[in-house]
Amino acid sequence: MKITLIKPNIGRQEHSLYVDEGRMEPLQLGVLAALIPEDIEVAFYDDRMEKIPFNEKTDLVAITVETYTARRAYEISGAFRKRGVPVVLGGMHPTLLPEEAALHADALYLGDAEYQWQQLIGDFRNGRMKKRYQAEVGVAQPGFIPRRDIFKGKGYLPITLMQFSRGCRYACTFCAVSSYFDKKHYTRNVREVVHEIEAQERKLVFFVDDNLIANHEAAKELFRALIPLRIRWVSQASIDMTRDPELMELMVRSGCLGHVVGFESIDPRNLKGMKKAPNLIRGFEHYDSQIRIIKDHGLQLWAAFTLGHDYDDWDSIRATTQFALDNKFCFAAFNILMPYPGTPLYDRLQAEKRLLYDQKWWLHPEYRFNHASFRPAQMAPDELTAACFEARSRFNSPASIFKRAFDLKTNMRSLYKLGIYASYNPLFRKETFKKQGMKFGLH
Ligand code: B12
Ligand code: SF4
Repeated sequence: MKITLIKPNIGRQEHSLYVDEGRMEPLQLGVLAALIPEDIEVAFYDDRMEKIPFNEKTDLVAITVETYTARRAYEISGAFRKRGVPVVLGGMHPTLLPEEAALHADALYLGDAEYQWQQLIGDFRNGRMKKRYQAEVGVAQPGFIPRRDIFKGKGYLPITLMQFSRGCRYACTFCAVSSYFDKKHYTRNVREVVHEIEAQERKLVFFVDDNLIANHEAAKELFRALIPLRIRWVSQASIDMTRDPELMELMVRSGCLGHVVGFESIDPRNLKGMKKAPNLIRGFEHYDSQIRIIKDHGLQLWAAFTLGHDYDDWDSIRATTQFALDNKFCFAAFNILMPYPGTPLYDRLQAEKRLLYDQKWWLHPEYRFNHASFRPAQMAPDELTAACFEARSRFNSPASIFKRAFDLKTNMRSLYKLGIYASYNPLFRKETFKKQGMKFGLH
């Protein structure tokens, strides 16, 4: 028996699929592969850079689906099902919107693979696969580690993705993670994480936790255990980390290079509206002191903003860009606020009749990546799209890349940090422009 695992692309430029040059290993498929019994053959294809061999013989296809890959995932599913191959869809999008995904699958898997994926495989073998598996969400990979051999030779960035925790205790209204994990945060056994790091060769790790420091004491336990491993690592963390000096110190000693930090907005009214609690603990007026603490620890930031909140307009978006430039962030993401299904933001905009593209932008043939999918309060949708593109263009311009390098506390703190800065900024610049306006799906 053979199972084929698939990571779908987002969409196309002109008439061919976009090729992601900054692609990373899809960890969820390493988890799925590790749970497949040894006597079953496993094939894995990543639609972001390789052709899916639809005619290759296989017994079952499993596709991981996020909202922005849903359209392409349904196309791939359709192509296999047309050939008589049954398809299972799982991941965040089907879990938050099962009725839609059910139209494109033989079986739906809702929740984390750790709990019932093996049950599904057993049922399939016995000819009794159900239409829907409703699994729990919780601790990542208890007692096992993902299979990373399936990623070999596919040209991924040389960084190992790993999880210590899943979920987040905060309730930001736009965040699909908060909905998927119902505002809960689950941490793994630290010894298992150490074992997983030792079982692979790389010394650079990306903890893809939604908020690595959502539980300070658990994070400290992890950091203490990482110190002897002498790795370097990056992650995602909320800015309230700066309140805890011991946490910061252990973080740096354990090899942290930096984090994706969700600043989201520089306007406290927006922060309140989106319930971005970790940023409001000290209030917006303290972003400066918080950034100073992070810089004093030498951490390079990937500052993430969501633009298009109710108090955003051209001026505020330009001021946000200036804020990012002035702080010489290593990287920054100027994401258009997206109403992801299953979030309170989606429900509110739907109730206020502000959603565009028949309410399902992710399936609409005219929707384009990085375009506004709702009516902002202070500007027209096209203006929001243009303002975000301007922000990305300014921040990623060659002059900005040159100027931002000159931050002695972070980007120029060591040759290694400068190397990260200099190699990834041009790559992200290129990808930013390549992705802009791409259509979803291939057809
Ligand atoms: C790491 C990460 C990235 C990495 C990419 C990693 C990679 N391998 O390519 C980077 C930083 C590049 C990234 C980029 C983006 N990301 Co991202 N990312 C994540 C993050 C933090 C972790 C994903 C992960 O690896 N989790 C670990 C694995 C093991 O868990 P998992 O994916 O949850 O899968 C489990 C279950 O869902 C289930 N499962 C999943 N699939 C399947 C399939 C089957 C068949 C079965 C049985 C089970 C199953 O079992 C798995 C194991 O338990 C998630 C947050 C999250 N919690 O999902 C956001 C997230 C997926 N990203 C998101 C977004 C929006 C983006 C961007 C579009 C942002 C942007 N505007 O540019 C881009 C687009 C990426 C692209 N292709 O260009 C959103 C998606 C929202 C949604 N509803 O779809 C998320 C949920 C973040 C959020 N807070 O909302 N991302
Ligand atoms: S702090 Fe980050 S991960 Fe947590 S709910 Fe808010 S946006 Fe989501």
